[in-house]
Amino acid sequence: MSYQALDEQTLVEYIRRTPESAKWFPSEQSLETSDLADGNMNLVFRVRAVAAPDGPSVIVKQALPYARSVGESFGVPLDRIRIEAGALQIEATYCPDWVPKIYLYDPDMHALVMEDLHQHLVMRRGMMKQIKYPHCATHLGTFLARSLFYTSDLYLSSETKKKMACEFANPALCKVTEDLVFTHPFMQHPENRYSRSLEAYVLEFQADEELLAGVLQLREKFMSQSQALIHGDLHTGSIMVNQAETKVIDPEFACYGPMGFDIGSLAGNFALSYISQAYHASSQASCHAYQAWIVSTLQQIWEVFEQTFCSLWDEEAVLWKNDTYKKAYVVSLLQDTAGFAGVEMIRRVLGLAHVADLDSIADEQVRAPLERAALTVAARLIRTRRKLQTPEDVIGCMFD
Ligand code: SR1
Ligand code: MG
Repeated sequence: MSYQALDEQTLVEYIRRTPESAKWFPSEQSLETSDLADGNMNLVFRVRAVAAPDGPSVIVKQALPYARSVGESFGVPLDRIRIEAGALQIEATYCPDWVPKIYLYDPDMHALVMEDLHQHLVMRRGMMKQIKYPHCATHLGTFLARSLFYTSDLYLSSETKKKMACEFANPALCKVTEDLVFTHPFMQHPENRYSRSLEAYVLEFQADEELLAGVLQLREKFMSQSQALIHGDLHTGSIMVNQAETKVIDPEFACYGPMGFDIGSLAGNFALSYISQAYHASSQASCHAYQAWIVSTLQQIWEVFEQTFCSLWDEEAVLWKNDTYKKAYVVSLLQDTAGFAGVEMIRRVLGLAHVADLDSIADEQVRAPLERAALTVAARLIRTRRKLQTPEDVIGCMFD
């Protein structure tokens, strides 16, 4: 079938035409669809049987030739679904419990049919409601350690790693990240959008030579360091959670890049959630209690990551057995994490793609001081990252 963007009507026909359809829904069942598109980029639908609303269901995700939230002026190749399917397959090999199951990858329709995580909530939304997830630190720390270690030179043969780096070259989506994360927020750019009352502070910020030098170092690292197959967009909107499970979704930005970019994106989004709790929590006591949960969860994510990553290194790495080198490598990951967390925070306040934690605060007089606090923390992370030696140093810099 040649590519056409699906809608709620054509989707039923599409599902029925796929040879696998009978595995999901008996042929006599009539199907209903709902539009779940929420992120910036793609179409997302749920399909289920009309007669069995609690019965089996699937998610159909399809790429558009542009970013859905912006429109046709923001062209992005359909090939990103191939990248997402490939990354999910690799993650399923090393981290099967923490990614959704893929039922079908359709390269002609640039679509995926996958597990419906209807018992999970987008983590960002849960954090905006102060929901605590007791297992997410173990799950996310382990996911990061395993997905990054097993796709790096520490584990793969030189040849395999280079072939994988070609397969996941993803130039167009990397360019989106280079522009939206590392470039536009640090200059006057028509795609930027931010609270008007931040203007004077933003101009000061964009003229800060030392800060901009740090951002350029991080940009260059993102563009040139093929350290591991990274998720490439690991914010709290790319995680589905409940009290028992954690699923990392949406790796369409996957590419070979620095490990700290994934850990830092996650940490930066935790810091934004922390700052926005002053608005979302219903009382000062619940704000402080949830902020304490955020800090200890982030610390645990790092501890689980470090412990798992170092154990994999000891057990599985062949050519890299040297404790001094390993320790320096981990400190360097920690410093990258701090720096990438900083740029992620800044781009979510000044750039094109914001986060609901802050954007849902309609009153600018309430929102802007929180955004300014986020910019201050972010700049400190970027400026001081190379002095940070321990997770406690990073936590101290991030949450004052
Ligand atoms: C057009 S908006 C692009 C952003 O959305 C994705 O979720 C990524 O975060 C990207 O930077
Ligand atoms: Mg996404």
